[in-house]
Amino acid sequence: MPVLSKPVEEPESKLSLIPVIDISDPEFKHALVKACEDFGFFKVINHGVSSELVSILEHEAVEFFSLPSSQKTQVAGYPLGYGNRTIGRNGDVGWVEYLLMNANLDFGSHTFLPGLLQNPETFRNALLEYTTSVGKMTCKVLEMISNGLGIKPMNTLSTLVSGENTDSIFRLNHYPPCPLINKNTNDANNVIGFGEHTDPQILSVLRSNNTSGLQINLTDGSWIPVPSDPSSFFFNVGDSLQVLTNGRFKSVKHRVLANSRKSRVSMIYFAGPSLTQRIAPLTCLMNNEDEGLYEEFTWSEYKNSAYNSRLSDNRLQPFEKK
Ligand code: GA4
Repeated sequence: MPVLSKPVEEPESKLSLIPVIDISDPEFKHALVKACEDFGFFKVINHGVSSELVSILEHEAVEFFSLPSSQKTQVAGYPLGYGNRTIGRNGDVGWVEYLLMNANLDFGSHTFLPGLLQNPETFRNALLEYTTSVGKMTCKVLEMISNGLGIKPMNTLSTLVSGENTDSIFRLNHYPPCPLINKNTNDANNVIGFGEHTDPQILSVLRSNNTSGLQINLTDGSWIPVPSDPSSFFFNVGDSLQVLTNGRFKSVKHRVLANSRKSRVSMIYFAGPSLTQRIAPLTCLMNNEDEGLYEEFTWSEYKNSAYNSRLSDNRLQPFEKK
């Protein structure tokens, strides 16, 4: 009988570190603020997003990714569209294929999709409903954050990501099983699905199927795996929210490792502001003696700079005050 090496178990203490926020209970606002300060990452439960809707969209995503490569590449594009193995345009690669879309679902810009899918209307409707529902949940989380931080009015943060002109993005990722990994140990250390990075936007909202792979970086530099939970949503603080809170909240570094046996399918909603939105530390969060750590920028300026960077770069550095 072959000898199987024992998979390395993460210590229980580290796995249970990930903060869980019940957004149906306003009392969680303090735990939410602490999660954003300590980790820049948290899991949301009791969110009210329909599990049926999530399943429909996941089914549609699986259907899209199972199309022959020759069809998927018909909708290849940058910065939006289909991509395989290459991430961004500055030389980053990963064991992943993906579809990037504008979340404001002006379907005009997605005319490429209908021709490829069996049920384009089902996909379109599910996507619309999903982004609307996840967008509302994101606003609720931002209002809880405002309450927890004492920011008035309560919609100061949520208005940044609501309305017609916001530049929010929706991403479907498919991490196929990776044959390069030793099946016995599932040692994926050197096969990266999606390399370490922070997200440029305000908040990112991730939902995945039951395959693990996501890891977050703690302030001590260690990586901890995030156990998958298809019924919850995982949020991470983006660079823009780090700036708005003058560094009090951390834009968390995260990555995805490939898996030898199972496909991972994730969907991420990146809540971004409008292109002309100015981003700077909120004065109401600063005391008289506090200095703003960042120069003011517009989202469009930040986005241009971010899209010219490599995945693992510190994208905020050029905007730090000297
Ligand atoms: C990271 C967050 C989102 O997935 C994304 C990514 C974007 C892309 O895949 O095209 C970027 C990356 C992300 C940041 C740096 C640049 C741009 C790849 C890359 C190397 C859609 C986004 O907005 O920024």
